[in-house]
Amino acid sequence: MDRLITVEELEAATNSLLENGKKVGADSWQQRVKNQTPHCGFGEAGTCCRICSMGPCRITPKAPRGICGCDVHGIVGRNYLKFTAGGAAAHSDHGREIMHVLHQTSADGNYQVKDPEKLIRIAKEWNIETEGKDIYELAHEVAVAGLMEYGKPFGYQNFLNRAPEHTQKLWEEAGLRPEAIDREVSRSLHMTHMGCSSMPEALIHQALRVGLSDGWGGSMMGTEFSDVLFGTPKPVDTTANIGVMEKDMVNIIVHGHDPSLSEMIVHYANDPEMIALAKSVGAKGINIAGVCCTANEVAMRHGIPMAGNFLSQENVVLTGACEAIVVDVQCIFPALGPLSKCFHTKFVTTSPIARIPDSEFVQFSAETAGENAKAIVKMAVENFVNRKTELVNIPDQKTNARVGYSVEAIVKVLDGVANSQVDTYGTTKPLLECVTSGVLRGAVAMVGCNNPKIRPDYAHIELMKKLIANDIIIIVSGCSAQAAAKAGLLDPVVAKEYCGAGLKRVCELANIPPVLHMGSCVDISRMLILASELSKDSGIPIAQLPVVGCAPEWMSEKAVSIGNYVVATGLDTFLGVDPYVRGSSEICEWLTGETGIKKWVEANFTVETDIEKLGDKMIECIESKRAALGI
Ligand code: BF8
Ligand code: SF4
Repeated sequence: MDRLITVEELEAATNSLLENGKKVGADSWQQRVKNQTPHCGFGEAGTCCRICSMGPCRITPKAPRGICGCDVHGIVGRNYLKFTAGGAAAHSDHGREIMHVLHQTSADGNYQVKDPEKLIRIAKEWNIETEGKDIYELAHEVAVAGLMEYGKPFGYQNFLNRAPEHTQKLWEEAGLRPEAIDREVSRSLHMTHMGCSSMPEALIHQALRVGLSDGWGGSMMGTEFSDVLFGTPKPVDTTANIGVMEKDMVNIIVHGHDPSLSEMIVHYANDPEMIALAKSVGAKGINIAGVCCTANEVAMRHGIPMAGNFLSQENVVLTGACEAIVVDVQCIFPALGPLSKCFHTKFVTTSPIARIPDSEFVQFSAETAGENAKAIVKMAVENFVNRKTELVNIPDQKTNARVGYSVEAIVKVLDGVANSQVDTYGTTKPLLECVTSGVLRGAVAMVGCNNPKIRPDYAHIELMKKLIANDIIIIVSGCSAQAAAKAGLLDPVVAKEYCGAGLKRVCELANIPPVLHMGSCVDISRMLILASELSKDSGIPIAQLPVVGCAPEWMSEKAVSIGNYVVATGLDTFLGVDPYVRGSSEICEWLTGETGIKKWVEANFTVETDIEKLGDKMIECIESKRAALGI
């Protein structure tokens, strides 16, 4: 394609897949949204409490307090904190799994250390002696230190030291420095127990702190040690959208989050024995493609194509050409169970954390990863013969995408352009120069999910188009990154034509797309580091930089945890979906007003469900930050 794919075209492809589904009586999220509409008004406003069995209590003008006497602000605040804690727990537990895999590494085992330099860099940062140690000895020692971040009895998260001094001071003054991750999650659940906190200030304060334990703790470890294990991403070209599925090949979809599963599946899909087996059953080979954050993980390290994002997960099965959809944890529709039964697709679950009816469970562990992955690939290949050719419908929609912009990679490409001295890590100064000179107006970190409450992908794609036309560079992760990829916004050749003159020039000089793929949702921790580096290199506090965060179609608890740590790091954050808080004027003021979290962290949230207005507000915010800096 020499132009972007439109949302209408994406929808037409989905509609043709839904027609395919109708032939076999498949259910769909589109239908289930209709069944669930209208949603419960109390739930939407956050004004229903069911944390004790005297309730559920619902707040109305006639019943302004629950049976225990809790008012609407306490109820909404508790719900918000619980939601955040769920997200922090999920993200951080993913990070913990990665630490266990690091602890299992050995020269001849299932997992190796692919980026020893990064391991040594972090070990030094954590004051762990590196001299004279075998790399695996060091890996195991660092893994134990990382696991201690979850439960250490004293002290704060190690990675907080990476933040600019100004940010660290704000956290210290406001009492926001997170302690051990598990402690922050437990404390949140303790605070929200019946008869504990009902004061908005305390509940929102803890929401920020547990969020920070995710962003600067669990997620950051997930990202950093995934890089140590599987390699730090560098720019790589791949393809995206549903057309990456191959009619004549065995299609295996990897879906979920933890790269320790998908890395192994990718490895065995390239195994000559498996390829020979695929040929023996009449396929041309084995095609792996990703969905959701797993797609981002394997795309940026191996150039594996990205089939789609959160609300496209049913689409891959609806093609009738999916031999297996292999999942680990998070964001997996239970609908994949019954849906896969309508086709020949094997739905393979692998984690005790995500057990789903109507799936085949192959318990995956670091110790047995190789044999597990091989068994799964074999199961998929052998399933090719069960494919019903009359049901195969792969929409011809495919884009090019350049992915893999870790902080290291961004610094490298931009430092290269400016021809300045590149030391081992480089600096963000060339990027800052582009911003201060006005060639770029600023940057937006666009993240998060799809949500049927917003026309799927529309908000991501249209906002990105609007922002790049205004010379605002975008960094993306998670399902937002895949929305961009599906449309063609990660294609350096196509997407630059939609940019303003300044951004277009930067893209041409650096040979980058205007939308930089930074990875999965745990990789939003990369964005925290980038913002910190920009602040340190410029001497400007994060909140004053013309950089903001945006999650226009978010849906999950993880997304709220992310929102809290992004804002608590000083980045004003724009949401397209209300986080169930509108029932409380006080909680809304704490999150979005001038007298709430802003006094602690210099940033706050803006919730705007009109997507056009959301874009205008971001641009306005960026321009006002520029004006305040006098640039
Ligand atoms: O962590 S963006 S739908 S896949 S929650 Fe889930 Fe949302 Fe996608 Fe990854 Ni993130
Ligand atoms: Fe009702 Fe209070 Fe129990 Fe909540 S904690 S359900 S408001 S009685």
